[in-house]
Amino acid sequence: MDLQQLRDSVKPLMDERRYRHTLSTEEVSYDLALIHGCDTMKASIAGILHDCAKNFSDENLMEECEKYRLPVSKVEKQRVILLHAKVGAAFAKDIFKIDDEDILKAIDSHTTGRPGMSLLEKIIFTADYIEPLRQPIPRIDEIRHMAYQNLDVAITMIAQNTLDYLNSTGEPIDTLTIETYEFYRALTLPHSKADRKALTNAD
Ligand code: DGI
Ligand code: FE
Ligand code: FE
Repeated sequence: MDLQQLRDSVKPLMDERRYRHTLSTEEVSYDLALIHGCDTMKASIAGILHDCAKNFSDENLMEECEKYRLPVSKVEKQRVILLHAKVGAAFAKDIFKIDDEDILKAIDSHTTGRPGMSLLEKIIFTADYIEPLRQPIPRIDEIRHMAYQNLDVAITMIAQNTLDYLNSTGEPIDTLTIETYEFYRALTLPHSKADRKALTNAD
């Protein structure tokens, strides 16, 4: 796979800011794959493609869901932008000819996460959140550090931040967003705040 060709082909689908976020997510995905022993080529491809449908209009996203026969939940009907993840995965398969199921799943689950994500899914979910061009986020340094130590703990922190943010704004919450938080919190329960601090401070 020629990564530069793939970058060039997603660029026209995006505004400048989204394209810079895409390249930044690709870089962090590559680093996390290297650190955690995942296929770096798959991580790069998924990083480049994860937001390929993010700049689509709501109308367009709904049309694509009909075209690809993708189910649309109640919350997705209210917040159509959430569909950019599953439409992105359908596009990656149909337009960009990606047939690797793990890459497609990583694109599909990158916004809400899901319980029991594969290593590649976890990497894309996390890289998307911690890439350096993101606006300031609570505890971001702690989360970035944790992403290189323990992905499951980092995902718990990200999911918690997202739920706190959505609750504070009164946004409708997708069941998968809650299930992701609950699954990874239960998985990492022994990691108390003090344990996390010790990990973060470890050399
Ligand atoms: O596409 P990006 O901005 O790079 O990142 P993303 O695909 O992770 O989307 C992030 C946005 O999605 C962020 O504003 C929080 C929002 N989001 C995540 N889960 C839910 C949600 N929004 C709603 N309304 N409900 C959710 O369950
Ligand atoms: Fe996204
Ligand atoms: Fe993104």
